[in-house]
Amino acid sequence: MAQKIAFVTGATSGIGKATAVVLAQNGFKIIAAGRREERLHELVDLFGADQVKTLQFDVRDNAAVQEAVQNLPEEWRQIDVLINNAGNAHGLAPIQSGDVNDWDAMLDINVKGLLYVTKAVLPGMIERKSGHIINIGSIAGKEAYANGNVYCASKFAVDALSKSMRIDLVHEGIKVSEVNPGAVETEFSEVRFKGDKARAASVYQGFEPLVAEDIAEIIHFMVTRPKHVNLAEVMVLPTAQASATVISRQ
Ligand code: NDP
Ligand code: 8X3
Repeated sequence: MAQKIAFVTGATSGIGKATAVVLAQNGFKIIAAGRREERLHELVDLFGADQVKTLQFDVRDNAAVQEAVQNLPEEWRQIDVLINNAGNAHGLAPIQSGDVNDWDAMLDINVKGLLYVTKAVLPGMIERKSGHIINIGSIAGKEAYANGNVYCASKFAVDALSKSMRIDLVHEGIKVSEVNPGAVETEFSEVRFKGDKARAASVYQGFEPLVAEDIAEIIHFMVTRPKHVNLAEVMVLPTAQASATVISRQ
């Protein structure tokens, strides 16, 4: 049987990178996307150019996204799985002191970027009446928390899009699922706090957070269910986390 192709955005770090690795280890061919090209090439070094194809683009640049997908070589065009993972938080501030550039980044990357990549990939899935899209939402897309305002809004949007995409695409034979993690120790907090490593580390102090591989294994499970099964939505938390803000720290 032909190897399935999974397109993973944000494959240079954290959840996306772990997902690319776990899926590749389990026989998927991977289209790995991100801005940091050298990190994408690490995946090629690990699995070889026959198994990993890299695409470098900023998800905010719709023209670049469409061009990259349209110019995929023939053998990489049949995308079976799309993991819309690229995203981040920028800042953690009350709405009255939030930075407009941070707001733009979160809405442009987490919401519009997801839409641009989906739009590029969907025509092939619709033509084949087959495909699986997994959007990475967040517990922040289920619960608003203090100072989370625009990041939460971006993830509430991912939640709404996942639900309505599932409705729109049900007659096209395409599965749409959403994974909503709690605290996962990745580069996420370093990006949120603009490189402040100590502040980023404090987010995960006193409890055992999830690691990116925990999410990757769940995604692998989701994309290997039988054709008639869609695991539509999963929330996955560290055992020590009960809600966006209730974490049992020792
Ligand atoms: P990381 O910071 O480790 O990874 C983020 C990834 O997104 C990187 O590969 C980065 O690649 C990519 N990315 C960011 N901006 C852009 C852009 N403009 N264009 C293209 N790619 C971009 O964080 P995580 O792995 O934790 O985050 C992955 C997803 O999981 C995000 O959607 C996040 O919101 C979500 N999430 C994370 C949680 C956590 O606690 N860590 C919890 C819940 C959800 P590059 O910089 O090379 O472009
Ligand atoms: C990332 C988890 O709680 O920092 O989406 O928003 S949280």
